[in-house]
Amino acid sequence: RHKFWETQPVGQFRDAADTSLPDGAIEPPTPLSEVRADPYPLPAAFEWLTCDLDDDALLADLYSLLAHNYVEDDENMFRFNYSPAFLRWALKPPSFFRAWHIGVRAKESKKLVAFISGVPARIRARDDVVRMAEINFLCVHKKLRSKRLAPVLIREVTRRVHQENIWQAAYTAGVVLPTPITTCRYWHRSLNPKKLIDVGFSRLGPRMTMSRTVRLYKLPDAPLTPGFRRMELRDVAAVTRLLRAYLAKFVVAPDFDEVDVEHWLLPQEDVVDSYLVESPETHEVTDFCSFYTLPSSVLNNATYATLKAAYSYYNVSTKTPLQQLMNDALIVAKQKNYDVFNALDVMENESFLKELKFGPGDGQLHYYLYNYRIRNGIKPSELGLVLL
Ligand code: YNC
Ligand code: MG
Repeated sequence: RHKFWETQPVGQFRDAADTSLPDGAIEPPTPLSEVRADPYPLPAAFEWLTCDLDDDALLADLYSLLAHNYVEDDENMFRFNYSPAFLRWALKPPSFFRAWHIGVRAKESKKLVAFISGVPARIRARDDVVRMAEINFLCVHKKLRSKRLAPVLIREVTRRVHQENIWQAAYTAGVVLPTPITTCRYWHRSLNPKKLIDVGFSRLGPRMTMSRTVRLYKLPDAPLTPGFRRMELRDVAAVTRLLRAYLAKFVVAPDFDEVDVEHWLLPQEDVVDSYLVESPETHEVTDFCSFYTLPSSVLNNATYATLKAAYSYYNVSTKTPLQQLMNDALIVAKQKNYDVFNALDVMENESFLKELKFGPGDGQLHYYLYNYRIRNGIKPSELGLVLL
């Protein structure tokens, strides 16, 4: 049973068989004057803190809360280690709301003990472009778990999103809640197989030696596609056109304009990287690929403290076959010393995963919409949205 989630306007498990319910908003917006004016109450020892991520000291506190208390794998061997620069990028897109960067701190020590965030986005579901909040970085300090703080954080971010006259949200989680619109799997492509095996991320295959494994995953030293180069500011318009045309194919996808593309896809060192193919003859931009940088801390290993992981972001192929494009993405990630390249089975990713020697991970990523129903859900290949 879900004592909290049963009270929320989300697809309820009990309604799964009801085909009469229409797609779209589950409940209508309420007048802004009826949105609760005051923050929800916290236990007496704690207070709300609207976070200023331009404040380096605060950003360092958030980084540290997440580095020690955020998402771990099922076996508690690795924990996400989002960098401060990444957090600033993820949380300060065009027209972000500072009020949606919500901390909880201990009144006495002023220590940051919990966090939740939203950023504004336009997300299209079928032919409906909806203003939404993308909710991420929900975290409660390990010592404060199972005390029902998470529902208070979720209610408070919901209240602050409603204050901006926004009534829908998108989020992902590793846990099953009512009700996923789709369930995706991560696939992993070894770039540095020896280290991945040493830290327990992967295992030597049956009848494989280390040297055979290293050979199996070896990549060329430089990208193979003529005209493959890093994206620059001057490419924003061309990339936006490519991406908009491509994302139109999916049932749920972001509605990116040039301002969004400049923020979300223009390369930033060790945060996000984008490459494109510019035709050597016509100088037309025909293909595009991108990944973001999210290291994981290696817990309890004497040799290695972190794994450097690249995560496939948005990729568009119109001329270079997608598999060839992604092979070049693997090559540049290897050149830049990433240990592993991860990709979800969203969009057309299935078409290259096996061929490029990605292996399926354990653990699933469930995608959710708040106050928006999509009857029967969608397939991962119908999803054109990657959250960070
Ligand atoms: C989760 N990940 O089911 P019920 S993902 C949502 N997302 O409620 P307590 C979650 N709900 O089932 P704890 C959730 N995890 O009784 C748990 N819940 O109805 C629900 N982990 O609360 C859970 N970060 O405070 C239950 O649990 C209730 O102390 C229990 O805290 C949970 O960012 C958590 O995985 C996750 O830090 C904070 O375990 C804690 O365990 C933790 O007793 C490690 O809570 C880090 C971690 C989650 C990453 C993410 C997306 C979050 C989406 C939140 C929902 C947004 C809704 C839309 C709002 C805007 C709407 C508009 C308009
Ligand atoms: Mg709690």
